[in-house]
Amino acid sequence: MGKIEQAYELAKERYAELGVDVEAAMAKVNQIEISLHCWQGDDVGGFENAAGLTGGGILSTGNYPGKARTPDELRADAEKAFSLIPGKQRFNLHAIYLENGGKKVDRDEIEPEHFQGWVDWAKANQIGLDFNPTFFSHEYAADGLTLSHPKKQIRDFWIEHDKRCRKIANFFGESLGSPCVVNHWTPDGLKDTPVDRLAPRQRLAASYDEIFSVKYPRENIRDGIESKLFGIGVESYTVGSHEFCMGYAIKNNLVLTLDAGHFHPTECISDKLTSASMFVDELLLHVSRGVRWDSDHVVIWNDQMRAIAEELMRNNLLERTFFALDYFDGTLNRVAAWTIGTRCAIKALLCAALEPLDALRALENDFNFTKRLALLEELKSAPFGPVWDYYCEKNNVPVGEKWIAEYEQYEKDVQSKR
Ligand code: RNT
Ligand code: ZN
Repeated sequence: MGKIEQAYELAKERYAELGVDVEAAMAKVNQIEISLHCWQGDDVGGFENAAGLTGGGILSTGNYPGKARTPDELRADAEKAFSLIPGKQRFNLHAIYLENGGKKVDRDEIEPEHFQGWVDWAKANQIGLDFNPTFFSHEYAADGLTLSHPKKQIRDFWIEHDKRCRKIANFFGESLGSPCVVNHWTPDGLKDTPVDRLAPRQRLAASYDEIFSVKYPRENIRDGIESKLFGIGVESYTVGSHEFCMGYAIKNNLVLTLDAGHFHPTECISDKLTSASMFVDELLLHVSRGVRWDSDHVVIWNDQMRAIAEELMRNNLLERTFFALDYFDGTLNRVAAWTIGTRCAIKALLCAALEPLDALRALENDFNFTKRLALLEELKSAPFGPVWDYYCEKNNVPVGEKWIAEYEQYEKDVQSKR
């Protein structure tokens, strides 16, 4: 027996003493597919043109060398990241990651054929694809309003874009046999205090009504609506606020997207999951990390990540929650950024699956808050590390810090030559 297995066997015994079934926890986590966001691979640039990310209240900073410049490079980088992450995951595309063969294809002209290369790749790698309309980095988004723009011509352009995105998503779902989750996020908002907060929201709702009037089979596509409190340049007002999106999702039976970085800095989405789950059938998480005014730092295994994972496990929400990542940091090696965030998310899920829930619930029901607190704190130093190591080994990916040398080698052999 190797050292990793020996340590695991001891850890498993220790968890059994606490009433926890480690094998069952690992099996549960192995079922979860995390959707890796393509946009960490190239700082939300896309392949439409050379302009990169412009506007939309989001910003990627940093100039770390070696970012993917073509779809093939991005796919190769994603494959490298997948090889360092335990379990089977998914890939999440934005509309600007089309393959247009060098010709200008505007957002209201995109077709499934522009994403055939992605479908072929997903098939070869046996993964599912998710999708996002891109309502930023475009001249028609320059006013900061898209689906809620006062000009009908601009609204219609974006409505057409989103309709085409859903058609492409349906093609993904059908081709890959796994529902494609489409996340609808509009950057619409204003820098300073508006006089009319209502009219843009009415226009946004009317645009969405038109977009969702086209119906697709549930087994091919699911639609999520994502809210945001503020962004750079949209500090005073966002059209798609939390109340707007939650209300719209409930009324129209859509998925509610909760992004961990889109609320007041002291608010955590972990506390929102149970409430939201009572009124919408499904949730989509954009797991991110807010830092002061930024909502998109690389995910780490911090208190917020722990709390999100615990809520999902404690309340059996994973069966109806789509789990996606959303961050972009251009100061890091981008394959490593994917790997760090995804490994941390899986760590948090696995650790949360190792709670002696029956015992904790019984203490809470008895109002024995002293013992509940004492046990929760002791659990923090239970031997999770050996379980995580074993989980990685079982999934044939590098154990512990060993993946670091692998991304360094890839950087040397591939990324540094770009
Ligand atoms: C922006 C939203 C949105 C984007 C991606 C690129 O604040 O979180 O989800 O990050 O669509
Ligand atoms: Zn998001």
